Amino acid sequence: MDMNNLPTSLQQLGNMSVEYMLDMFRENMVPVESFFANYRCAIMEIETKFNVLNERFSIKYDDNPIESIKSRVKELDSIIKKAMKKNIPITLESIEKNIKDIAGVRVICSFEQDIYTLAEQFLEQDDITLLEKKDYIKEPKPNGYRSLHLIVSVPIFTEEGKKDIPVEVQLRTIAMDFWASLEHKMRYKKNISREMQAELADKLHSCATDSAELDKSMQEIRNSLLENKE
Ligand code: 0O2
Repeated sequence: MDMNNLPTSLQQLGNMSVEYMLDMFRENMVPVESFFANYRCAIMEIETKFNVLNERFSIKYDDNPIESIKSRVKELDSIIKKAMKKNIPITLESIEKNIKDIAGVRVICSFEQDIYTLAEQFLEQDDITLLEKKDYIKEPKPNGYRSLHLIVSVPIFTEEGKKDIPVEVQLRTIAMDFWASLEHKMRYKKNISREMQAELADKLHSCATDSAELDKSMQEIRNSLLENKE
């Protein structure tokens, strides 16, 4: 978003005709709309890839590894806050270059092992480029957060040609997702005392340990069932 063309004061705004102002805003909105459309298209590409993997899995293993897929494009205000935090210029070019989680796809599985199988098969695809990987399952965050994060780039085909778009893919089990959404709610809760915050953080940490145990036990049961089937 190039802020240079926008009026910088109320007085400047007041001196413009409504028509002129609308034209100016429309003109400035086109690149912004196209910017967000790119990320929506990249999400569609990634979702399709996971839906295809889910379908293929069900043929081979008679099982669907994916429980659900949730996607989102980061809101403009969150993007601007992140750009300010990173101290980068607030222009579309700079945001595109420096912020890699504008498009986010969250893949929720029942079993931990499926996360790794899906990730491997997804990353094997020749139009997917891995930019960054963070395995918070093998090494959970200090608060107990677990998930596998992949930042990938995927090509989309626009009227101007091929464009590689970054997407953050988070793969989690149902238990990890349940924990993360509760922790997220607590993080944004205002009006709770420091003592209570510390107490809840402790409880959440022990829930994270319990949920990791639960994932492990469920995986063991499933492995036994699979062995018996064979
Ligand atoms: P939202 O609203 O989900 O988009 P960076 O993204 O590089 O600036 P960081 O922390 O290095 O920052 O990235 P990281 O660790 O890969 O985390 C990025 C995203 O993972 C977060 O996005 C969350 O979605 C999720 N996440 C990471 N840590 C936690 C955690 O402790 N609790 C919960 N609930 N989610 C977490 P955003 O942009 O913070 O939020």
